[in-house]
Amino acid sequence: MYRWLALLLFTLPTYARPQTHGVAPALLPRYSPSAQKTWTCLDGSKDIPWASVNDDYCDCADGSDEPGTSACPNTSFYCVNEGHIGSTISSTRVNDGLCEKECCDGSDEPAGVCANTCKEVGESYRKEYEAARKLRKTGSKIRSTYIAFAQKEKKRLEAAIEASEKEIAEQEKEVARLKDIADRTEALSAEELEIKKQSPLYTSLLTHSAALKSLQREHKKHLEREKALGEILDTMRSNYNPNYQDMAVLEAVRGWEYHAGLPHIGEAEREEGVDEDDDAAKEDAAEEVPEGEWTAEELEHQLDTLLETDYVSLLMEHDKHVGPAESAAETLLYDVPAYLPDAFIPQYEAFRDSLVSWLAKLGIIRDPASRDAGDASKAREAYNAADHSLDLAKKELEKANEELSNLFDPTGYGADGEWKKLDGLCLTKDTGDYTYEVCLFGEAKQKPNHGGSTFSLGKFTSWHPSHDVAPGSPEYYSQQAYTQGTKCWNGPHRSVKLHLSCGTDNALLGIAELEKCEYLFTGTSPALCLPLEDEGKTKDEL
Ligand code: MAN
Repeated sequence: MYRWLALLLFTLPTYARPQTHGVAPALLPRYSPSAQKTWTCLDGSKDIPWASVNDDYCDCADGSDEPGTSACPNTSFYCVNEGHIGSTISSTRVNDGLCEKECCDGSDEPAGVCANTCKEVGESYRKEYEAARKLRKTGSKIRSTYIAFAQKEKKRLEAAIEASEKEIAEQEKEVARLKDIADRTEALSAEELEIKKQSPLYTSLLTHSAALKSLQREHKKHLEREKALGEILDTMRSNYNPNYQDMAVLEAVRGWEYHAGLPHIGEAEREEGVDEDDDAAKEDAAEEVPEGEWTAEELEHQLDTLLETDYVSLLMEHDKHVGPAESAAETLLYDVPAYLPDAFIPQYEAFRDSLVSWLAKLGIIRDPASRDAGDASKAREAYNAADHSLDLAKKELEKANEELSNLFDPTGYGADGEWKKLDGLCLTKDTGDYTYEVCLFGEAKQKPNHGGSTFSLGKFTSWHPSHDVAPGSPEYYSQQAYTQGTKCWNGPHRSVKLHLSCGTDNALLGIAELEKCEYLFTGTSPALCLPLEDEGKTKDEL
């Protein structure tokens, strides 16, 4: 029945079509007849009469003579779609009785078969296009704030790295210094240390330290006493009765006011109660400290640290500056290589070591390997503590360097760092039975709404898992994979594919479990809204 209708319409001469029917605009200039009304196939293989173009019979090997029919295999057909956008389809779909969606002008079928809907299709397309443009414009503005965030983050990390490198260099020097002290302290025999400890400088230092400690103790006692006395005098100052004309009390009050830098208290003030500005009084009382001496505040806060000084380590360090004090017998022994030709030194050292070890075994000298643990441990502890904090600082630096290199890594936070701001952002979607959650670059979860256990649906593994999609391309950022979640009973580990598109909000829109324990999340993010190509251009340029 339909065939008959098509045949009938074919035979109707009503809507005559141009001979270039189906030719794409780029090829139109090549479809014109010669003066002799002939035409050359596009591949140049043959000249045919112009009338044979689009006569529903395939003449050219490349099929170029039938752009508007389905007579030649493997060719394409172009529908103009006036009022909308032109489109190309395979010629096999021409004149097949079906109105192709791509050809809203109906030109793929004989005239009159398909209605021309291009006006409506074009209008709704333009509406949607405009809405999408608007969305992209708003979204890309948000995206640019994400990029600015990454730039700021970059500066912060660079500054932190620079500071940390400087600090590490300083710490390394300090560790080397402490190691040297620890090594030398440990290498030193107890006997030698005793000799060193007899140094007048060291003994005087210990005496100074003991004296300082005693002074500190007495000072504290006096401070407490002064405070108590001050409180007594303060009470007397505000409560005494001037009507009794007690000169002793008055003198004591005036004396205290002068001493404590307090203003002269009058009748009215006494009644209201004393409320002087404490700080102002203290400031008045503050005295100038001679250069090099400590202020009261320094005394209060730094004296304890000074008194904790490891004097043995200091003694070792002092040695470095003034040259080691030498213990007679061993020094002579160990200095021998200085008098030997180089070639004899190895034999000498072997001999010396075994002699020393024998003498030690026989109890004649102290084993140089034996340490005075008490003296050495403080120095070793100081070195270990410094070395540990150096290790921590190095780890911090490593972390900061890694963060910096991830920041603009296309396989990480994007070439512009646009995803950094969203690192760890959790999006949720309630589907009734479950609330699904994905924390970007972290973990996806399935939380039951009516009791039961939460399942991990996997951790972030990569952007677009397909190898065909180039890292850094817009398509690459349209998918994230979360894998190795809780194992499914009799099935795979749970996993999620998160499909993202441009939107003004970071949101999860849909959840589907396509296969058992394989979930598809769909969502939007402004990070995917690339700026419009024409943005930044003036109206005249467009
Ligand atoms: C739970 C949920 C479901 C899943 C089954 C598989 O009920 O994680 O999504 O399909 O386990 O046993």
